Amino acid sequence: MKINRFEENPLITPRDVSPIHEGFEVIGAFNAGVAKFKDESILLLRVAERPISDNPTIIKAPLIDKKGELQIIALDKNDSDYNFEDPRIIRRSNDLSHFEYLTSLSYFRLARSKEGRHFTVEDKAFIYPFNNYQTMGCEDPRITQIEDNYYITYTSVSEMGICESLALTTDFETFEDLGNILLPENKDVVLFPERINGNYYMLNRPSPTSIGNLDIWISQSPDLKSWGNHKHLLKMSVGDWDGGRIGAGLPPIRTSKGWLEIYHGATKDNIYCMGALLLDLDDPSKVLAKTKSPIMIPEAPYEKEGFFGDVVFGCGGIVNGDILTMYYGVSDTSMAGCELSISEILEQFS
Ligand code: MAN
Repeated sequence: MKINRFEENPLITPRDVSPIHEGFEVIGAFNAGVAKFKDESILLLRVAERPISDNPTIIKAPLIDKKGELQIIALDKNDSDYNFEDPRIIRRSNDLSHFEYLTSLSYFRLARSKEGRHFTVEDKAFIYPFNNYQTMGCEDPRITQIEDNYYITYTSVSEMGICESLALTTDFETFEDLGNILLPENKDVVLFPERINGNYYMLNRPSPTSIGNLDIWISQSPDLKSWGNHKHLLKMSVGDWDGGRIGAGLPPIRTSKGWLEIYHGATKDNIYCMGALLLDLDDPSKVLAKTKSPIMIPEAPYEKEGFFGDVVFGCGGIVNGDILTMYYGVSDTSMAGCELSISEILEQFS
C-alpha cells in the first residue's frame, strides 16, 4: 500500500502553538478533526498543555474545578501511593486499572490552510472545557459534515468518566453544545456523513470492564439526539496489531463498494496503526471486509518518537476524487499529512 507522506511533515508541532495558560507549556497539537470549509482545509487540533514544573521530582496535574477555575495538583514522584509510569496519566498504586489525574489538559484550537500543507494556528481556543463532564479536558475531535452542518464528536473527560459529546458549527467561528450523546466509558465516535434509510449512524467504542473487549460498535438515531439499536460491529483480534484495542478513526467515506472506514488498532503495548473496514452501504452494521494487515504503521521518525511514540492516529481526511488526504496525529505530539489512493485501499480487501 503506497502512502505519500508529506515532505513538510510534521505539519504542526507543539512549537507552533503558544500556550493559553500562564506557566504552562504545549506538549501536544495532535489528533485533529478535519473539515473542508469554503476554500480552507481546517484542522480542529487537540492541544495539550501542562503546567511547567521547576522541580524534577514534582509532577503537576491540571484540573478544572466545579467553579470552572483551573487548579494544579502537585505530586511527589517518590510518593509510593501513585504510579507515574505512563507519561499521560497518574494512577493510584493500589488501583492500576483506573487513573486519578491526567498530566495535561486538552482543549481544541483551529488551524487553517488554503493549500492543505501550511497551517496557521489560531491563538484562542475554539472549544475549551465548559462543563463538569470536562474537568480533565476535551479530546480527539472528529468532524462530520452533514449538508451545511459540521458536527463535532469528541470525548469529555472528568472524574465521572470518559463520555462522548456532540457540538455543531456552521461557520467555524462559534459552536453550539448538543450535550453528551453516550454514557461513559465510550470513545472514538464518528458520525456517518448522511442519513441511511432515514437514520443517522455512528461508530463508537465502549470500554467494558467486567467482560468484553475494546471493540467497535454501531448505533442509530432518528434525530442525532436519541441513540439506540446498538450493535457490535468489529472485534479486536488476539495478539495481532489490533490486539489491544480498536476504535473508529475517520468519518466513513462513501465508495461504490461500501462505506470505507479507516480505523485505528493498537497492540497491547500501545503501538497504534491504521486499518480499513468496508461496511454495507444500505446497512452499515454489516461488515463486508476488513484488511488483514494495517494500511499504515508508524515508520517515519516523527511517528515513532515523541511524547508517546509509535502512534499514528487519524481522525479525519479530505477526499478529492480518488485521493484521500489524511491528516493524522503522530506520537501524541504533532500533526502529519499523507495521501492515499481510495481505489488502492479498496484493492486491499480482495
Ligand atoms: C488514554 C489516552 C490519553 C487520554 C486518556 C483519557 O490514556 O488516550 O491520551 O488523555 O486516555 O482519555
